[in-house]
Amino acid sequence: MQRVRVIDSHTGGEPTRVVLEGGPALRGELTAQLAQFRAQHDRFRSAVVNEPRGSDVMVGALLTSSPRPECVAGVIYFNNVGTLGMCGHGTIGVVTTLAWLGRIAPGEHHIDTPVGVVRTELHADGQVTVHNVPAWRYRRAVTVLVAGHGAVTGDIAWGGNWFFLVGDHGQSLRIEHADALLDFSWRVRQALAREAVTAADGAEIDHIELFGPPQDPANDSRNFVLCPGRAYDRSPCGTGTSAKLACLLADGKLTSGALWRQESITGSVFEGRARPEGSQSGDARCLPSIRGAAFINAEATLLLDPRDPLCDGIRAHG
Ligand code: PYC
Repeated sequence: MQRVRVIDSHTGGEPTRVVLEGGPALRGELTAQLAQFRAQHDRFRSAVVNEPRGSDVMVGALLTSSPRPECVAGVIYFNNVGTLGMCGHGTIGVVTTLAWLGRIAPGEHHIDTPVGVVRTELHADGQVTVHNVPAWRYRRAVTVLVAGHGAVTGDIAWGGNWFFLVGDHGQSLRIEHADALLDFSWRVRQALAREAVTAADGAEIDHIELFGPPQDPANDSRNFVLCPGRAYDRSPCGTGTSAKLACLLADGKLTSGALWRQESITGSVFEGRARPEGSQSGDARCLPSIRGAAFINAEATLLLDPRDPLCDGIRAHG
């Protein structure tokens, strides 16, 4: 029987399951650790986040050690279908979990991820700011033909994961329309794949982000984010908000350091700010930061029983 000690939290409605003990021991740089996790521990990934122990929405965060002395931890993020380079809501969940465990106090803490070191700030009120890896827009106004809909135009941007950001979609961004939004955004993703539209270096664009006006006038925008395994983000998505900030900055619609309040489909909010990296303008890289709060839901030990025919979890989406 394998015992896996976890702490569950949610950030703006989106769950994070931090694996503290009982997971694989990974070695080296975080890119090497990611490769080891992908090649050798996919059954573990699925067992931890998929049903019956988890759900399509669950994001796992395996705490590892980082070779960088300035980092309090390394983290490999994973979901129902694979791994994530970075995860904004997950990083807020990890920092909140480390604080819950008494491993960190309010102040600055660095977290190592496969896409770079992320500086975080744990505030006295328990909120967390994630100073994310640089974000940037790769292509502007790319049009694809979406089945059952027609032409859809969006920007391709990086915020720690790749996003296709769409403002003009004709959809109502309300939680009661979540099934229709999942169906539409999945067809957008299929259209990108069919038309061989990729991100930089041929990378797959595996997150689709739809934008509309906020419901709460205190916010700037509302979003719906399709994640790679056909689940939608209950939070405003930290990496997705970072990608949005990069586009706003590139379009001159947001000034350096100005506050952007991104509301999710559930009404939860991240506060974002971005500054151009260096003195360039246009589609150059920017440094985004995202502020939000996570809440601990559970401390648990998962039991992986080799006699259980569904021990490795149900792989509904691949
Ligand atoms: O917050 O960056 C994020 C995220 C990515 C996928 C789910 N949440």
